Amino acid sequence: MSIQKTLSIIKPDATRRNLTGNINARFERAGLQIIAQKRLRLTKLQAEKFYEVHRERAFYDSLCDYMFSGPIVVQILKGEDAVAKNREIMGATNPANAEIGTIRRDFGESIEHNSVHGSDSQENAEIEIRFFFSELEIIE
Ligand code: IDP
Ligand code: MG
Repeated sequence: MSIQKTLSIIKPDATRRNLTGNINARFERAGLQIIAQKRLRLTKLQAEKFYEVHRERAFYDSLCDYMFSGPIVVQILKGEDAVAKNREIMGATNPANAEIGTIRRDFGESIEHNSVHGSDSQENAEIEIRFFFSELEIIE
């Protein structure tokens, strides 16, 4: 167990339905602290860069188009085992397979429009945090 930071994104399907506060209440209730946060709209190029690791996947183009289709909220969550805890609160990638009470089960619209992103390892969390935030924007 250790104190970690992880990158969280509230995706366009969730900002469109005004779910930002509702989703963040779940993170805070679980003891994760939001130590950096901003609302923005990605360009197509930025979405492609962020999801670069999925470039070879069949859903890559559609995923990138979706991620720049509307505003997102990017944020850093900090707390005990934040990477795994965030993934647990989010639930499985496909909302249909996610546990009851998880964000994706409760709010996700489809496997693509699944409301939230969360880093999958500490190493990727560091890379993803650096992609969106400068040191000045992270207030611990
Ligand atoms: P994760 O978000 O649970 O880590 P990844 O496999 O890293 O899942 O996929 C990244 C994102 O790509 C997912 O959150 C989802 O929005 C989208 N995605 C994943 N698998 C599919 C698919 O089979 N069809 C369409 N979109 C997908
Ligand atoms: Mg992933």
